[in-house]
Amino acid sequence: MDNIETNLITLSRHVLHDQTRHSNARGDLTLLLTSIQLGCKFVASQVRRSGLANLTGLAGKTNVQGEDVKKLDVLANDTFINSLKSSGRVSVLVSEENENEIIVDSKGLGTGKYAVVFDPLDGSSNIDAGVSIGTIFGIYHVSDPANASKRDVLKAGKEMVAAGYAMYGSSTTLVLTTGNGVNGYTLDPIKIPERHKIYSVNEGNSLFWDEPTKEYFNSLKFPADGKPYSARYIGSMVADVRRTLLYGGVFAYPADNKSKNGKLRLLYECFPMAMILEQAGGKASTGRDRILDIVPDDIHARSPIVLGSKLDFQCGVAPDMSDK
Ligand code: AHM
Ligand code: MG
Repeated sequence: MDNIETNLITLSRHVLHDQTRHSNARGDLTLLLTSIQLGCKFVASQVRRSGLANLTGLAGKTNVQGEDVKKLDVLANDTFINSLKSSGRVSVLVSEENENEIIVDSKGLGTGKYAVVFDPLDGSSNIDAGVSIGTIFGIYHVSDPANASKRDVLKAGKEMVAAGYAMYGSSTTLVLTTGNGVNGYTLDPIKIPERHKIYSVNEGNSLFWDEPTKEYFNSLKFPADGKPYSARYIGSMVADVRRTLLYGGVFAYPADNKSKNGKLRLLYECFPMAMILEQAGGKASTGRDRILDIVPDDIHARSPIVLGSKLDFQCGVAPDMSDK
């Protein structure tokens, strides 16, 4: 019994402590993150019992991006919206599953000084296969909650005050940054390795890639030193980025001549993951520019993305991926 830790550090305790750096912090962000944590716990339990409870399969709708909506997506979306609203700390919500932003009504549970952008269940094409899926979120500050609008989130990713993801796999993990490094739920400071010879991209799209993208990936597969990178691609951004964060390497969803802006959405997929990667010592780019400098012109705007270990950006031949 001697080795049992009794001075437990919870997510709330950690964030509260982290926030003491800000003189005007009143615990609002902590409360907001607690409501996200509650949403993640509920979704994790639903994901675990989804097969038994008949939650896999389509809900019979398509979302704003024209994709099939799974029942679990609907559940996760409703859970996060309810949980976030009940925190009383948000005035704007943007979800991948809702075409329009949600402006929170001050009459109900009250509004607050934050906007949350989120993908309630990313990687949903993997649900039926039992592969890891997750929730991705980013948080912006709202200066005038009484007059909140989508302008509060159409801002560069570097203005996010916090970002994170939960991954529902063999265990559930919450990874969070408030702009002061990256922490796992168990308060492990996370740093991405400087290099690891793994590349992660949907090669089924390579027919449609432009020449620099083809050359870049070819240079990883047919390097001059005869030591090629290994390929790993799950098709769940949370799982692919998590592996990249822990082991290193490069994850990409580039533009191609079918999808000029790539597939992944800036606000609730690219920005949060880019903030986490940068805070963990890695890089995130469009292949040309820093992701976090982009100002989106639409709440569902997309961007090509390449992220990963510092030194893996310097290998390969694509000139515009080399030194960002
Ligand atoms: P989703 O939000 O509809 O689940 O789509 C996003 C997912 C990401 O998790 C993943 O990186 C990508 O789509 C995989 O796309 P593809 O199947 O085209 O490789
Ligand atoms: Mg998604």
